[in-house]
Amino acid sequence: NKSCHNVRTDCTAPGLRQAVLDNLYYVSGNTPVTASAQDWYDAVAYCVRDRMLKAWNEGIERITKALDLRAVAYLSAEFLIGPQLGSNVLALGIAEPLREALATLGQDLDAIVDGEHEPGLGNGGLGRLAACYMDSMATLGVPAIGYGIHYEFGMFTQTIRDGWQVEMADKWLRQGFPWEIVQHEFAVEVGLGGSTETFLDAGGRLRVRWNPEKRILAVPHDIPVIGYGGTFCNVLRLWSAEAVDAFDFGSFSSGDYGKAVEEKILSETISKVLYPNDEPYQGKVLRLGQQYFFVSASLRDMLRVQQMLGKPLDTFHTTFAIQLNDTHPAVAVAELMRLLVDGHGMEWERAWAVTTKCFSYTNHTLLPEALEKWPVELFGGLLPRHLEIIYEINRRFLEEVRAAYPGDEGLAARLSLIDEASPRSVRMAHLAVVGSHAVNGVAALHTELLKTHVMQDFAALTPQKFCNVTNGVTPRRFLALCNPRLAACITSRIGPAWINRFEEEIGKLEAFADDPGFQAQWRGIKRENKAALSALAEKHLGVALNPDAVFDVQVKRVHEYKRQHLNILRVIALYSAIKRDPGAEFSPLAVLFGGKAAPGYFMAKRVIKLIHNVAQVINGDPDVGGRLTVAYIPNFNVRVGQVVYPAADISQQISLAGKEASGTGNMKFGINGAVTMGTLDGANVEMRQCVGEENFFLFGLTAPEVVEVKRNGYDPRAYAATDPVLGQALDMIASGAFSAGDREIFRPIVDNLLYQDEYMVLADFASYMHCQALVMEACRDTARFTRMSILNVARLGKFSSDRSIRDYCRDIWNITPELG
Ligand code: 26Q
Repeated sequence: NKSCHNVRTDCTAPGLRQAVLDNLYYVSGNTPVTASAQDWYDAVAYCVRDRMLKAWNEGIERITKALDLRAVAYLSAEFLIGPQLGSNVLALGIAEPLREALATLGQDLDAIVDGEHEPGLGNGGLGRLAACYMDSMATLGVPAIGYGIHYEFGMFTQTIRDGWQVEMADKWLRQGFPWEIVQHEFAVEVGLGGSTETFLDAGGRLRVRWNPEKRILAVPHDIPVIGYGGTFCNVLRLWSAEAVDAFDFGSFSSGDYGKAVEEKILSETISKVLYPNDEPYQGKVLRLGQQYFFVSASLRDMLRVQQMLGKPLDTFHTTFAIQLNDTHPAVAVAELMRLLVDGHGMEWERAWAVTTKCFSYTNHTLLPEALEKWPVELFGGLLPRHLEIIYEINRRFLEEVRAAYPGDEGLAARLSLIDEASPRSVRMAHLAVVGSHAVNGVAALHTELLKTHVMQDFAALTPQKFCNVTNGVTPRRFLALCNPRLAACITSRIGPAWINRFEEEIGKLEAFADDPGFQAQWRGIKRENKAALSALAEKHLGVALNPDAVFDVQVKRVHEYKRQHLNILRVIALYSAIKRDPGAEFSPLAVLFGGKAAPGYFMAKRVIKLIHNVAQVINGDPDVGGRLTVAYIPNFNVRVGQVVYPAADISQQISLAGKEASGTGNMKFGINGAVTMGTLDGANVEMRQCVGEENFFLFGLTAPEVVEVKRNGYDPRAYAATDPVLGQALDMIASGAFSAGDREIFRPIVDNLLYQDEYMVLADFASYMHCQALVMEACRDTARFTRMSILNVARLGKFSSDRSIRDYCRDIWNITPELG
């Protein structure tokens, strides 16, 4: 009904034009003459946001009014949502009229979209997964709230100086963030520190009271998450820490201004900065404070909804299915028990029944050193009541264990929520498992390894809890939005239904895999995408990439287990081959890297330096003549990913088998037509099953072989000694060939590989090189390679996060999606 449209809802080009002009004038105080790029962005963003508010307000009402509705509460310390404008425009389906409207104002929608500074509120895979799941829940019509932290500083900006990573603070809020709505009325207080005491309540029952030493105000910042189609909207609620009191008047009056604001500053540090470490964990009290802060605020928010609905507390689990994204929010198990038992006087058994029916836990790692543990002392200092509750949960749990397995004290010790080794510590994964009715891994292999290795005792005790939900990625952002040329090409053949019915529809593309006309179009698009990435590389790096080269890409966090150093060893070996015989045929190859290293991760930072130095030598060598190019794309983030995935021919997924829980970059590359060169690790295993072994370049040891080789005593030097290609590549690094003769700078890498090589780079090297030869051969056969590329897209329907969310709904949450 056009007549009820106004300047905030009209989606025609003239209506959008007027809306943008209005915002420019009334929101940022500008006219088209005075407006800066930022002003235009804001005007467009508010115009788009207005058009989301109908679905937004309906969404809020749905969750707060419907008595019989179960909503997902997705608890995650990270939500790596990426740029918002483009994806919201896509969801609303207003790209064309908006583009037209802006054109009449002399503005380019794509340029405005590209200028957005993304909120980097996550490290990598885990945070981005949470964002993909929010997108899919909104698209499928699953009522959900994402709860997280409104970090003032997100993931650092990576710059490169002389080949070294240099971190810069990411002040993402500097220009404001038009997508969030601050909801002061829903602020809650969160306690920290202090002590506990017992008392007799009015009914004569012994109760416990926690007297926190300090209180912090948690203020919700709401970001709308709108589903594809624009009718269903959920919310991402991120908590920001504020001082309960702005400043201390006593100190202020007596002239001590520093002391007067000290408390405020201290309070606000809680949500100040995202910890930029992804795997190896370090027990920093501020990090535990962050975790408890957002968990407590979120649970209190959920209880408020429960009370507003007028529902009794022992039906809390019928209102919320609470998903723990890794152990980072696991303290929620103890906090809900505290709120129910201490706060509302519920009996322990009833509270425990409600708690375990609410929670489910997703594990994201197989690396034992990455399992979160907190020293009991540190934990009890910050959360004394929670430590008592964890002891009580543990006491009751171990009683059950001992009843089921009398006399097996070793088992009890292994299962205990407390690691008794010095310093005694709380095992957050155990708390999460015991407090949940479901535990899932993120890929089939990962779940298997969880059940047979990392959590085998728990799997034996409660096998029914364990299930698999293989990760997925949203085809909206990671195909429709980031690769408009390919998206249009796909739609021209199979219609547009693939965008929200990816698993059901994308397979129809298979019919065109051998169609020469379609193949040519497909190759043309890939070439244009490569040219676009080249332009970006030229602008930021001054490196020219040949769009006719094969683009071979590894972008992800830099980690030894992900083996960027295996990749660079391969590059060095290829370079040596060229040097040995510069006249031999070598089809152009561009090897691209990108990714951040944790600021304190010595080896990862040195690998980044090595890649840069190798790039400098190879790119500048006239014998190579541009046939082999190496580039490091700085500051890899969601935005950069959206340019990189569509341009890749080959996707490097080369972690040591058994180490990468799932990987999701592998899927983002695959649905953009890159063929994977990878190990049988994480979700690669399932991707290969889907695309067919002839459309996947496999190499390396399998997970059981890794265990076997290690059991027999792995000796990396034996591989270096017997494989001359490998030996020479290592020697080149060691001899200073990439460091102007400096033999020290990369010694830590070479020595580590020769004498430790925890991630078995040397063991997989020969197999990787053999695979490389097969890749080069396949790339020379254009029709064959194009077919492989098309089939990768056509057969990866399973890896849509819509499928993952349906799995969670069916197997874990017991929720029926309202759409799709
Ligand atoms: C924990 C405690 C203290 C400080 C930091 C952390 C921390 C933060 C982030 C620990 C781990 C992370 C991130 C982990 C992560 O991204 N894991 C990846 O999750 C993806 C989604 O499931 C998988 O695809 C990847 O395989 C997995 O590595």
